[in-house]
Amino acid sequence: VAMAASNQERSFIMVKPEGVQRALVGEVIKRFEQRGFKLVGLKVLVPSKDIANVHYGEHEGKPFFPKLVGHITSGAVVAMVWEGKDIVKTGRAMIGATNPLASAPGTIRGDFAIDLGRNIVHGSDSVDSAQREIALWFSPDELAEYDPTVTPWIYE
Ligand code: FUP
Repeated sequence: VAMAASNQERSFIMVKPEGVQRALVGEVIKRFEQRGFKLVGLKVLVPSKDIANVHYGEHEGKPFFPKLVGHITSGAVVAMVWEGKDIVKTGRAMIGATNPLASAPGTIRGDFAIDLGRNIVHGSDSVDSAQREIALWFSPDELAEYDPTVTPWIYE
């Protein structure tokens, strides 16, 4: 079954240091996996200051920026690329509002987080930022091409 181009949208999803330390990596992966999304890239790394500065570049100059970069570089993260129909918007809905206290129960942040600066997971906020973030965190040869056999059971 050929995959429609619209089913190949990609998002950059990252379990942040607090999510790794709290052993929520499997929980985050499980939610995206069971929804039917396809994992095409995955790695564990301690982000450098350089990559963190670029990743959070839109917040440069804001009062919380140094703390934000300090935190994301403080430990191991799990960087992922997930693929599927409307993954960017749907991924954000699954993750929940930026402030966990405003995140609905049932979302990742609404189920596992309290504080803004410890909100467990990052997800790209637009298709454009997804492309930028995927290119920043992954080289093309780190993204797998494969056809899951479940595709026709997920997409009509
Ligand atoms: P999100 O896209 O939901 O991850 O949120 P933002 O890009 O707005 O913010 C990125 C990260 O900065 C958030 F995950 C938490 C942190 N942040 C703060 O620590 N303080 C703020 O006032 C805003 C954001």
